[in-house]
Amino acid sequence: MSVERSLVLVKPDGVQRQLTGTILARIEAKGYRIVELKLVEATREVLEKHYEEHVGKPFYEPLVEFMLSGPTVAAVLEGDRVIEGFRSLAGTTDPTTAAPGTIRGDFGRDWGEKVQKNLVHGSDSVESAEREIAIWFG
Ligand code: RTP
Ligand code: MG
Repeated sequence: MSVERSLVLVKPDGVQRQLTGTILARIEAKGYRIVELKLVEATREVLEKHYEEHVGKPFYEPLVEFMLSGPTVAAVLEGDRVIEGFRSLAGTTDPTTAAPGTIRGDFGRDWGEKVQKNLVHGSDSVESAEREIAIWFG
């Protein structure tokens, strides 16, 4: 067993489309524990820290604007290899090609050159998870 924690977000498109419950149900059905959970209006300051690695990329500013467009649900999950496991549940970044059965593959609709609505975020490493949990939950 390798018990990890992951920072997961239901992004503004997921909250607005009332998919929060569906997404959390998949997480719980998989056996991950929700150890922190809140609905937040992310600030630019939080988002600039969260998306630090993407500064300067063409999608950075539209991404931040999208994340400011409505409330986000932030959660900390705990479970065996949950970092990789949640990313597998989420599916690949672009919902158009994300596999059916994944959150993005089943529910993701919108992907444009400047629109990155793919419903969820999940930490991609132990280091990212620690950093992101501190940003969102202090
Ligand atoms: P996430 O961080 O949200 O879990 O997603 P990810 O690892 O699959 O994707 P990442 O490369 O970290 O990108 C973060 C978010 O930026 C938007 N994005 N847009 N237009 C584009 O080419 C593009 N690439 C990334 C997405 O919202 C992605 O989730
Ligand atoms: Mg990422």
